[in-house]
Amino acid sequence: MNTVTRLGGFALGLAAVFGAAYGIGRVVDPADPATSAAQSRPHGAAAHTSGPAAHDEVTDRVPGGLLVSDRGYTLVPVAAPASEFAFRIAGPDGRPVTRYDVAHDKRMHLIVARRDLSGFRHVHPELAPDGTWRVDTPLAGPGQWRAFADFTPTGGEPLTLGVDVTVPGELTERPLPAPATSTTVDGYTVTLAGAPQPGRTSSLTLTVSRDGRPVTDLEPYLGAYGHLVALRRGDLAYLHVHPDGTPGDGRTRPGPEVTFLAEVPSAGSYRLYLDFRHGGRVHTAEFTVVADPAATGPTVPAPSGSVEHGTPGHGHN
Ligand SMILES: [Cu+2]
Repeated sequence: MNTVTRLGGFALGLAAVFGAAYGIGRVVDPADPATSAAQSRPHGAAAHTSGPAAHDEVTDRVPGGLLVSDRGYTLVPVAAPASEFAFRIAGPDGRPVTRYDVAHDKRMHLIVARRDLSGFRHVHPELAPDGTWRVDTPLAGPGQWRAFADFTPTGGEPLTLGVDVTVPGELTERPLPAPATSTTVDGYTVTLAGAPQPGRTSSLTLTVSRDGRPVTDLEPYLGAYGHLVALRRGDLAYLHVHPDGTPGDGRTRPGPEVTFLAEVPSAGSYRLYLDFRHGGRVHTAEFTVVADPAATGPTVPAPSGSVEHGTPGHGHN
């Protein structure tokens, strides 16, 4: 329990530091797909006159999911029966947000993982007219969980907010499984090619087979043939991973390979969770990977802004 408490405290410390930095002003990195939506949003005058870009780069470098409140939006869990998980997003005016844009086929993606990176679930809650999101509880068993709300408020930019949720009971912390390039789930074998490299956009290709045969009829799920979430060990930073290609674009095939572009901000261990749909069901394959600056593998030429993620004190060109 000590480790959990300490990590929670660390995350809170980060939130305070970066929350303060945000107040100073913010410049959107045009090279970052996660914030590019904001380019069309007019900046307040304060953002232009608030001094050197160094402070702004700090907030731009914070991975998703570490903050419970960002850019005026706050994730607020709501009391609910044990069988249910409920929350609201409080907007800049303090009222629950009721209008959201669809992203990856849904208005809200809720991802939960235990702090030891076991027990991952990715679900899609229902929105009530009062702005409360509800879903059958995805928190499977006791422990300290992190819940991530991944959404785009209408008129705002994409956000991932995170909050800790405790499920009482006897906590058995599970060790992180060792790095591997192959795993099995529900009778499928999934292999991983490529490795994330800190500060670069790396290409990760997952290949799905069953009974020794490649699966070539994956079903679209959330607008792609797979959906990949990466969480960093130690603080559960939630990372941007984008599918390379979409169903119907004339070049992306329904398996056996699904390729993603991943950008990790630092060296260290990450847990990857691949959701894919086949046979009318969603399956989740999990991998532990280690981001190593010395690793070799396919990388994608990154825009100049992106390669600087995770390099404190390094200025934009
Ligand atoms: Cu989702």
